[in-house]
Amino acid sequence: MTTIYQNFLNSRIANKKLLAILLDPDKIDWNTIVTLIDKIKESPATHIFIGGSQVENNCITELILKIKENSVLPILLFPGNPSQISSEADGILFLSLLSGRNPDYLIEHQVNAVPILKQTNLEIISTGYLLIESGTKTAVERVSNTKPLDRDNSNYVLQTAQAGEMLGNKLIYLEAGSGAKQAVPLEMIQLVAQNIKIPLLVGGGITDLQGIQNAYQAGADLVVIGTAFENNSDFFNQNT
Ligand code: 1GP
Repeated sequence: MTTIYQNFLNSRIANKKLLAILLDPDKIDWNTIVTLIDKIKESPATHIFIGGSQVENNCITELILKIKENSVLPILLFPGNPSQISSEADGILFLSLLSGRNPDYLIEHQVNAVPILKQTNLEIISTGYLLIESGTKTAVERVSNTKPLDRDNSNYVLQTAQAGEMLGNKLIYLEAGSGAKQAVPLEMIQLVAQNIKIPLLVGGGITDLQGIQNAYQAGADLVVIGTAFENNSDFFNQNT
């Protein structure tokens, strides 16, 4: 069976762009969940990510099971901490917040997650996670208590991404933060994409279809859309 990560690599070689819809379990309206899943099925999404900086409702497993009843898309956990791990998902972005200097988000949560992960068959995909300054304080910045990287210093962002690659991460994720005012700068995406060999994920603050295309053209292998789809489940049906 092709693993999720192998599919990322194959897509990169074939220049097939990927799209993840991010669902925050706290923001799910359970009355319309089946319609929401239908909208995801009609959309160009290739993956579903589940998680958030902080999730209060303990309904991640329930949400995954509901999605699985209605969709075959791979489901990846995108957790803010180990309490968001569910063995019902297909895999997990095992994130290390490389942009910050908070040991909890660099290694402590990961260590604490191990006994939980050992009880699951989740595909574990180590991901260097870089928060980029986006004009406003986002939840990731608040919850992790770290500073994002300067959006005007692409060279340092690249250096951080390359350190992540050298450490053995399988993916790099450039994150502006959910609901960010400004998405990751395109020239930054381009610089990083051209200088790492592992797949590049980009998300945060992308609010229209052109923004997705721009990120792809700059070199993103996968774009993550959360808020725009949350606010409008017809987001992918609009004309650019
Ligand atoms: C957040 O990158 C994701 O972690 C998605 O961000 O909600 O702004 O689309 P948005």
